[in-house]
Amino acid sequence: MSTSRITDCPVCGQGAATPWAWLTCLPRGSRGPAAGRRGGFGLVAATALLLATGTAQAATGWAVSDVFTLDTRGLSAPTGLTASDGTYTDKIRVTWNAVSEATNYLVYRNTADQSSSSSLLTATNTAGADDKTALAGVTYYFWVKAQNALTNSAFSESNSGWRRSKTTQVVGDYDGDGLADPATYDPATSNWIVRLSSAGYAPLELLGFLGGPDFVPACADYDGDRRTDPGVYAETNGEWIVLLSAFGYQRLDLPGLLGGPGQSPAPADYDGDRKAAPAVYAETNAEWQVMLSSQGYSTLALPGLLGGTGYAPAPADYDGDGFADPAVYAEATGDWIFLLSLYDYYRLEKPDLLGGPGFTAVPADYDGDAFADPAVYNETTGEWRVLLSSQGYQEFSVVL
Ligand SMILES: [Ca+2]
Ligand SMILES: [Ca+2]
Ligand SMILES: [Ca+2]
Ligand SMILES: [Ca+2]
Repeated sequence: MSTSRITDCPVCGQGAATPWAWLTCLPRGSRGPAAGRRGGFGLVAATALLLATGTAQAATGWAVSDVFTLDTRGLSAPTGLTASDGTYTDKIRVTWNAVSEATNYLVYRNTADQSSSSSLLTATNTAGADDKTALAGVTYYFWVKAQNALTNSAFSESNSGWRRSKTTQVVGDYDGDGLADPATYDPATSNWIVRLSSAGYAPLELLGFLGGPDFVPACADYDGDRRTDPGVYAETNGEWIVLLSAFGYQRLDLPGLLGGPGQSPAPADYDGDRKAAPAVYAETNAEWQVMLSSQGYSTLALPGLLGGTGYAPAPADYDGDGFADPAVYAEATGDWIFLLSLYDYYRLEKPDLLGGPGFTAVPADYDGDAFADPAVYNETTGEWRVLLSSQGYQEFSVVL
């Protein structure tokens, strides 16, 4: 028998005076703490031998059979589990601390904070996973189990997370009657659904129309004919593709025009010449970059102008002076902040004005009074909520 490997108690971590001393730290019948920490088979064999001789049994009250019910090769449940809260538009990222001796991790998910009814989401051999099947704005709870060839750990503590909606500038006045036309865009299929106000808001489906997985909508009236021009923007490389209504919807493809990773499209008529300016907004430094049509499309960079982490762009002409007003919307809280051009870009903050998790900002002039109406859309439920300026900004809700 060798006891040379036993230097510390696997339970309390203190140096053990005798080979069996660690048993006195451990409540009778417990299975967990010794598991996988120190000792392993060598410790058990040594202790079992001592128990068998009666020496250790007298000192600890343990028997050989107790020792062999200890799961000496068990795994600790992962700690430090974190699921991202609205950080990403395409996923929820789940991370945790690696567990010693684990070779694999099982990630579980539920819409309630209850591990017993959760479902296995995925398995991974690294201490992190992306949930790309999460619906926008839905709160999910996550758990992780560590795994190796012999056993699984218990569930970790839970953590909740949610996926942010994609920034979407897809609503516009496509038929030019002065009333905004609700529209949606699906990047997976490039399908668009436009509800023209002049056609009783009946859905017009445009299958495979424009865009794709890398593209988000960037619709605005770029040619100044009072009709919104369908447009898309790729964050990967700053490419813009626009179909100009004044030119028979001619396709204009502009690779590398403006923007890039971390920058969302925010085109609008900031200089009041009726032509929308291509523009982007970055959450990281609240910078707006605007290519002013009245200035030969030279780029004006405005770092720290408005917004920041958690705020999506929502520019529109809220004060009705013909100049778009920079604005941002926080999906987590429903907060809106406006810089009103008519009032020297006065900063108007409206906490919890409209929206919340799952809702994307889709401001536009839905009632045709030349004042943009704050609005949000939930792509999961199809619900639209609009504060109509002509109705004292009363909230209207409709599921389309
Ligand atoms: Ca219209
Ligand atoms: Ca146009
Ligand atoms: Ca304005
Ligand atoms: Ca309005």
